[in-house]
Amino acid sequence: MPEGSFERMWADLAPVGRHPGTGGYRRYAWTRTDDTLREWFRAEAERRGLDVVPDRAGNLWAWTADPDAAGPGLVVGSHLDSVPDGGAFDGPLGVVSAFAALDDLRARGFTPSRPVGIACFADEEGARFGIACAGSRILTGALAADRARALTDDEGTTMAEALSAAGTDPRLLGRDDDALRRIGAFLELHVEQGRALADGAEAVGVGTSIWPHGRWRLDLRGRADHAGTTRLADRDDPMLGLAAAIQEARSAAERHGAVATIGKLRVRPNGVNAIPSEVTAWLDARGPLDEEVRAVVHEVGRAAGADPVEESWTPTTRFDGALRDRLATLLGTDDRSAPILATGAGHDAGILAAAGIPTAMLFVRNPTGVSHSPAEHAETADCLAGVAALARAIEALT
Ligand code: HGY
Ligand code: MN
Ligand code: MN
Repeated sequence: MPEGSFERMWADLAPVGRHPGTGGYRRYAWTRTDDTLREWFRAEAERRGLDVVPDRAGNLWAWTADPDAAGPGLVVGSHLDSVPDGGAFDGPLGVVSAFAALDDLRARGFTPSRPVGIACFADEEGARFGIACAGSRILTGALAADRARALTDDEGTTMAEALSAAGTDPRLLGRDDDALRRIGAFLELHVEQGRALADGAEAVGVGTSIWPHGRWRLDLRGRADHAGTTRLADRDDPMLGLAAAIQEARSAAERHGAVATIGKLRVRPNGVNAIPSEVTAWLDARGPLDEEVRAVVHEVGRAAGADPVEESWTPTTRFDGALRDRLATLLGTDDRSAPILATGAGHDAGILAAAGIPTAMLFVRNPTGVSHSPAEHAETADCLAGVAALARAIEALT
């Protein structure tokens, strides 16, 4: 790989959408920051003579050759958006590594026998409009275009309005069979969001599956009243249901071998001296078994006194077994395969796998396992090991 290719791209991206106070990233879909990231992606693609093709779901695809002419290709890549105050690696590591791996292959004179695409998926975190992997879900039809267009952010702006403001016609949004047909297989490299690799010898592991996971909304109604003059017996305070839900999320998750949290709230009117009229809470629940996750959600709703409204659900996703085994062998050593690991994090790779596209994931060691936080980190040496692994995988698969 040309000396410093990875580091240069990494340094170019570092300031984009970074909050000076927290050091975290606020790279939300269809914002000016998102525009800047898309411009960066296009510039890196053009720098390498790749054709950038948008699809009907807002995703970008940079191709080494025309997959409509030369047949479906191998796609690598990931996403550039973040959660609020997210880390630098979740998403961008996969996109930067894809470009750097291509540089590495070209520097070694390797020419793939089929097109290689680099994907930049839109709105993977769902931080603004609430549904994760929105770009890949719309692409595959897992998220209906009408529903997507009507999703609103915390200011009440719809995705359709945001798309228009970003210069994209929302009427074109939808499943894109042409784009899907171009994908022979998809391989996503991602920073590990956990500690499966942290205590081992290897910097790169191969994904096996994604836990079932989902997001549910709890609408807790109360009656607005004065915080200081209303007798306790006269109060209808929705915060009490919220408090029960938060505690139950933890205890039900423990009972069911799952994980759950309530990480986002909206309180109205949100005044210190006003008993709220309503509280909206979002529950994220995941775990190895679908039915256990569902049990957690049910028990949280019962504790809160509100029926959880399912906003997204992804059942257990298994990556392509043959691809997984081939990569584990390819990236292993003489005496053992590369480590394989499941993840509780959702990825666009999971959405494409669910759509029947042969899909695999590579994970790069995260020494602390921390993610969705400014503290997310991966050592440069491990990132470069990820690039080398991705280059070897592209070489073997094309
Ligand atoms: O929520 C997730 O697991 C992913 O980061 N979108
Ligand atoms: Mn993430
Ligand atoms: Mn991610």
